[in-house]
Amino acid sequence: MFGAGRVRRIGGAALALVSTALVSVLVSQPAMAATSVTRTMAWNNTAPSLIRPNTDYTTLQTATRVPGTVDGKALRLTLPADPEAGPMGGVGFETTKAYKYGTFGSRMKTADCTGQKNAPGVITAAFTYSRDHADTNGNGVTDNNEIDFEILCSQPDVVWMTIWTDYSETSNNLRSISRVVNVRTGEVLYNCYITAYGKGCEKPLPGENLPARTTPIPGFDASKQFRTYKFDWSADRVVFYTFDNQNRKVVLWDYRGPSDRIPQSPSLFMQNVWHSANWAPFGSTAKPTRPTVANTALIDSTFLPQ
Ligand SMILES: [Ca+2]
Ligand SMILES: [Ca+2]
Repeated sequence: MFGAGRVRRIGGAALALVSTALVSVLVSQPAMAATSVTRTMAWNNTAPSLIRPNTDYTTLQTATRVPGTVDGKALRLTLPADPEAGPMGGVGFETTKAYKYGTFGSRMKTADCTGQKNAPGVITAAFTYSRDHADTNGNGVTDNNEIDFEILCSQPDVVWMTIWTDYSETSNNLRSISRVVNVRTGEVLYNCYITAYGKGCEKPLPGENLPARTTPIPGFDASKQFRTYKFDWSADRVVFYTFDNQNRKVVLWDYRGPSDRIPQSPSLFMQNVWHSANWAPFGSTAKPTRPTVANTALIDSTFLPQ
């Protein structure tokens, strides 16, 4: 389920294809408390100055009179029919500045592939990411700093979360811990730290698999409802959460494991919609198909540190 093709969507090779005009200059930011005040971008204008598209296929267009939004307006991210596989064949944006720690997230309705044949592989994601593929943490593996939410259109009750620190495409060495939760039932489907593809999970360390279950959210469907997804990133903890039908906070993952398994480098915040050719729904071995029609995610708002 975590095949190499999955990581290549983002692990260096994919985002290295971004044109040089879009390559960011990462500026060190002072450390922020995880509870720092959040800036809300409501997407009530076409292109906030903090944001730029990051693939050739992206046009940042605000839709109006969108049901379910707070302000009637949302960014429409439409993945065209028959896209190339990988994030650079998708649509997405990134911040123009980098952040180190803070609260990030989005209120969004993810791509909906209800009624499309053969479970098309379409991912909607919201994540921090650093293009500084150095070895700042000094563990001998190329750094890959990323904290992500990802949702498959064909399994919209399930949320995938991953904390990355390292990934080397050439050596197949990586460091990432993932958790997969069925948000509707509260069942934790998967919680796994890996150091190489094909090697299996490491034994979980204290604080890496909390909470054991999450509070169920009846009727949760990421592709049918606007939902808020946030994470609080700090040096020694990452807390992922959403909100239930009464707008109460529901923690999906409270990572308090070793801090060397948490990114410690300034990162951009990104959101995208893209086609994965090999990321199957959890519990399925069916190879996802290339979508034959357009798929759209709607972003009501994006949350960033101040
Ligand atoms: Ca490293
Ligand atoms: Ca909005």
